[in-house]
Amino acid sequence: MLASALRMPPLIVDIKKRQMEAEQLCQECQDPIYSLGLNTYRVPMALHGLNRARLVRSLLENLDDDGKSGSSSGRGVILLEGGKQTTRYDTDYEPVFRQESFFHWTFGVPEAGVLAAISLPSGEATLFVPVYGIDYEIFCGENSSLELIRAKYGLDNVLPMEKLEEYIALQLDGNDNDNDDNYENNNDAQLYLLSGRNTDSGNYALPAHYDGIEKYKKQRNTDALFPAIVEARVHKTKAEIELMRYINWVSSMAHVEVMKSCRVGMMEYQLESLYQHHTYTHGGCRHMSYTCICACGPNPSILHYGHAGRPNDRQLIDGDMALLDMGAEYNCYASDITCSFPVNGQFSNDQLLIYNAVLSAQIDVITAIKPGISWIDMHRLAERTILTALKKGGLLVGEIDDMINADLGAIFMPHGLGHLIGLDAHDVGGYTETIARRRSERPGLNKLRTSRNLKAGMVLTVEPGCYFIDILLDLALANPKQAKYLCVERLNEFRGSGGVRLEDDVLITEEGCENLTVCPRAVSEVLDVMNDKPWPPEKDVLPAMRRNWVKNDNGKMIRFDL
Ligand SMILES: [Mn+2]
Repeated sequence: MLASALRMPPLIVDIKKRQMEAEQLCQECQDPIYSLGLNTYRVPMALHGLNRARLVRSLLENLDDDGKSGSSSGRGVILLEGGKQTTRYDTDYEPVFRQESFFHWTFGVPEAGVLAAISLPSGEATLFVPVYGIDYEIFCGENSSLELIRAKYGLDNVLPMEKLEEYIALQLDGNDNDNDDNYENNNDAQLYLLSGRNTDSGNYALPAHYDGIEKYKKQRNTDALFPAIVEARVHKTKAEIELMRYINWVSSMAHVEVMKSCRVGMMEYQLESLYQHHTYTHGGCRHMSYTCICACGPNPSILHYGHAGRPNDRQLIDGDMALLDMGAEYNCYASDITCSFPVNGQFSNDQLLIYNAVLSAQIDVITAIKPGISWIDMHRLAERTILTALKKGGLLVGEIDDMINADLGAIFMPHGLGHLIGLDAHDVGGYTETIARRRSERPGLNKLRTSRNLKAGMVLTVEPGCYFIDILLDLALANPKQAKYLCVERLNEFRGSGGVRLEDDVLITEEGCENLTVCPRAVSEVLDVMNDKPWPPEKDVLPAMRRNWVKNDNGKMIRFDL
């Protein structure tokens, strides 16, 4: 312990300085900047520099004294590999590339086929780029100079890919000329590589690779990096929050445009198309965070509607509800927003019953959210509010507590209340080794993508929903423990009506939360917007939604009160 106490301060001094400098650059929004021109958001590249500094600091602070999961001297190098350009099946058609999220969080470099390293303990960042030949230059444009690339991304160094091996050798053993097969190394410098499982997809983040990396078997550390970045990604910096405010604003305004344009007789895919047009033309968003769900009529009860087998191809009919779950991304940061509304601009009484049930759940959760609160409790709160409304509406009978104990909530809301969001719509960090609470096996709770207690700086979606899914209703009716709460005739009136979901992206603050999504939520707001009234409205009729009203001033988000 004494050794560590003597060692730590000098190790961390440099990286603290880097962190403070990056924070300053972010605040002043200094060059280099990522922007798609016009009034699209200006992302300071220092946002990623700050991420790197936080990462290095957390690695250095967590060094084990025994050096098992880290180097006791703090020496080493982090190596990450960016995504690779793919082609469509056997063809040479290249779909638009989108950077791998861990790499983008760390370096902010959107290009394919690159690797990058961070030297420890200094925190110095080096990008390795392929140098292409004449053919590439003819078809894809001139190679940028290394200095131009360095300046564009705000990195410390950029080197050609052929220098990678030499660089790693220098970092790990101080010797760039080691061709000895009996390679041995006595220093404790570590090669930190990414390796871990995504708890939403079950897929693995794989360690960076280059020919020659094999010789560092002894120094290879695949334990420390993944959990360190995951944890850092869960907690957003101010710069990340401002960027997420922008992408939420763009995505919210596009939802408003779609609501305004929606007419009986249109096709679902036309709503998808309008949304993509608005977010790209007015927001510079080339990518969606996920495939658009444009579900009308009975289709909202298909939770992942919009896939190739159900390609948003229904024609909107008078009396349909629409459930539109769409979100764009900018600089690889995601939004995830759902609006539900009647396509003809008028709610029926039954539609109003379900809409208000979900809206009440949304308000109850947003009102209750604050640091320290359990996400499982929030899921239960939403279930309780929805079941209470269904009981009032004559669909259920009995005690709400008994219904919850009988897992009835999951019949009407079979998905989790919400999830962490950041570079991915379903962001990393939901379940990790350090979270004591494992995934529940109870219906509904087993679909929660996190069981964390909330902390200021986290961003989560809050997305209660109420659906009429035939197979779940039939199962409940066949289950005596659940059937006794169901009023079959009244319930049958709702079969085929789809469902309602409202989804906002919410930042946890010290006091409670801020809603980054600025969509119409009150019934009067939805109807006003569909009648072409302006948005944002003159007055906030639902302050309980804690929406942050913002406008875009030349690529900077300005907050204001209505
Ligand atoms: Mn979502």
